[in-house]
Amino acid sequence: MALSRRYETPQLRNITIVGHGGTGKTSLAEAMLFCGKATTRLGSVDAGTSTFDFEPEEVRRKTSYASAVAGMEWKKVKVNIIDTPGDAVFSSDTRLCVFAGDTTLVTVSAVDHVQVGTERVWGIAADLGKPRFVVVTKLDKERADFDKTLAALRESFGQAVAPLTIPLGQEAGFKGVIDLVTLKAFTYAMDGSGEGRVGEVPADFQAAARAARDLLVEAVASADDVLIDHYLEQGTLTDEELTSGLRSAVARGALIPVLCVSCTRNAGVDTVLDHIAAYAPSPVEAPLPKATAPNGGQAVTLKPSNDAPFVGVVFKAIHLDMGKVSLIRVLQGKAEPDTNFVNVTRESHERWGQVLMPFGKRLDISTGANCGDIIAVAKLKEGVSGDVLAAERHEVRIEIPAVPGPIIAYAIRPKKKGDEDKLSTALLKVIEADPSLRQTRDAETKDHLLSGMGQTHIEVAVERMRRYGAEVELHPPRVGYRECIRRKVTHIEGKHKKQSGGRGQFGVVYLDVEPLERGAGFEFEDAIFGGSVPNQFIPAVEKGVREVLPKGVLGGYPIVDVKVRLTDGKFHPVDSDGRSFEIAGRKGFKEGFLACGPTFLEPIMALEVEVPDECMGDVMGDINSRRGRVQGMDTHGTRQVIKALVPQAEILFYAPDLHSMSQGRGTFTSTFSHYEEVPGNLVDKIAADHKAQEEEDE
Ligand SMILES: Nc1nc2c(ncn2[C@@H]2O[C@H](COP(=O)(O)OP(=O)(O)OP(=O)(O)O)[C@@H](O)[C@H]2O)c(=O)[nH]1
Ligand SMILES: [Mg+2]
Repeated sequence: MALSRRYETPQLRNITIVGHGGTGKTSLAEAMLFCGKATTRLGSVDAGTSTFDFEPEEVRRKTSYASAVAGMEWKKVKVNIIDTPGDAVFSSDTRLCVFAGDTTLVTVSAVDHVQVGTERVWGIAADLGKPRFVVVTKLDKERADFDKTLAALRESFGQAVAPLTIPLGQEAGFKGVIDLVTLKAFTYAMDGSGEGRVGEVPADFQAAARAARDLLVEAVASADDVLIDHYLEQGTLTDEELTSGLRSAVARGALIPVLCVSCTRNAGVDTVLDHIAAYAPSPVEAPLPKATAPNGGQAVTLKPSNDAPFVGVVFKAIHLDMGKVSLIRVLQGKAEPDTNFVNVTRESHERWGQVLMPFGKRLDISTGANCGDIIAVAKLKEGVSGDVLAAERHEVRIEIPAVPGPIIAYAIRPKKKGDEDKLSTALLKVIEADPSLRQTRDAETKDHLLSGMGQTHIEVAVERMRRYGAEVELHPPRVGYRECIRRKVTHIEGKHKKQSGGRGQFGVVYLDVEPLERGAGFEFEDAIFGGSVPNQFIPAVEKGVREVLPKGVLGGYPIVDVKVRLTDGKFHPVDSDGRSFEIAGRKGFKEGFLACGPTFLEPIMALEVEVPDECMGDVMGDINSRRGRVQGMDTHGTRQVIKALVPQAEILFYAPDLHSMSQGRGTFTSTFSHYEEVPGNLVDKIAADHKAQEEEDE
């Protein structure tokens, strides 16, 4: 059922679902849609029928690779659900979607409890000051343990985390949930229909329900100065104090309610919707992002009202058959069809046509949207993730969460020569949809480089590019070696002589070749006295020498930090010409270079690795085995930061290795530091690898 009617701002709830990978975010979102009759059957990730995981790549791998939005109605409230991918390599989506929503729903599996990804997304929501709910999923699964999950949540995130529902049984015995506000039991058919009934709390759950309610009451009271006094006087709170206190504490982030479900069996999901409608802030109550005037930067307070001029943020761009679609959270004012606006980020003026309501990949035409809603508009020239849009003459700047920078680069090439254009078009599309992907050109190889947060990130991007019509090949990243020399040689001869009828060709040069200090580049000196090489031919000698520089002599890499001095030569009054001296210069330099103890320089990266204490030993040992030199260590709470200098060649594929060494809990950055000579035993290997690569390229 399409939601084309307009909802008033207080009737809106924008919720972003985040969590560790595979904890049931998409399944929860599907169950919500089905409960709200927005779908006619329960969408399933496993069966490939999800509204949110609609990309073919997602269907194939049964996991979310991009965020998606769908709206539904629940008891006169419109709930906009934003589903995000759990894998950390897609965390730019997570950040922007948490930013765009008013409430963050964190899924935690009752089987796996608090995981690395839970802590990561919790940090994102906390940094952005977003009110949070926790939804404990998979209570129907073997080894589900609610008490352990709740204890882990309170240990990691504090006593503000308190249950709002508790499970009625667990594992195969999971039948439903007990609502701690009303002290009613909700039991379900457990067949995905979501059907069930409301009844009294069974006798054997009475004590547990009372104890959990006490925990909730105490948490609500502790979040409010007035309520805590009442609580201490009366020993409890009235129902009215409890519900109003709950709503206000949630909006302030002072209380984080925990709810219980089975997503796939659709049990408890209707109570999640009830509690969102009742206790999650509408856009009027939710904290708004910081805004400033475009020039001058004085603070501007956004007004979550229809009367103010339009301001919105594009939090996701997607590519559908119809073209690019920008998903926009309206932060201020209304969004009417056929409106001119300014893209404040790009400093451009545009106009959108229809205002659409996103439902996965389906877009429903609407008459417009009120302040706080989420809309989609199609075919903007710009309008990609993170862009701020505003009504003309009412521009404001908004602090958008920074997206993490890429950490690994791959070369990509079209499978067929001549498909460059297709590649460029497809590349643009994937980058528009995901701002943590970047595109650069390798100055030496002229390859397109695609950088991202990890191997899966790049692989999924390449799969998308194929779907957009560009057959591309992915090549491992290459190391930017340089060639240099270690000794000086003098009086190396370079000779070019040809006598084949008619006018001959003749030129001879004598060169000194010597190393320069690191970073000095290249120098050519003319030290000819007495005209042994006539003046007019000296530029030709220099040209010949310089021709050798970009592709090197040893193994195809640029030559650096070398000085060539032209000291002597021979010429013939008739046969000598520029071309002959150019060739003589080239020959002489190549020969001289090889006589000077040539070697390769390799880029050394400054590596910073952050890992939990217990992985330190493994990570340090591994850095040593990668020819790395540890420079120092720092402690960040229970985590250690290791700083090291490591050759680039040794950490091209560091991300997956660190991931397995640290069970996914390590992070790292690497930036270029300087060049150093490679160990002698690697010289032949680098030259041979380059030759093999060149042959493969041909
Ligand atoms: N038994 C049981 N299985 C569940 C439940 N929720 C999700 N699953 C299963 O867990 C797997 C992952 O579910 P998803 O909904 O794709 O999880 P997600 O958090 O969206 O995963 P990513 O988007 O890849 O991070 C699927 O096979 C689901 O069928 C649940 O409550 N109970
Ligand atoms: Mg998912």
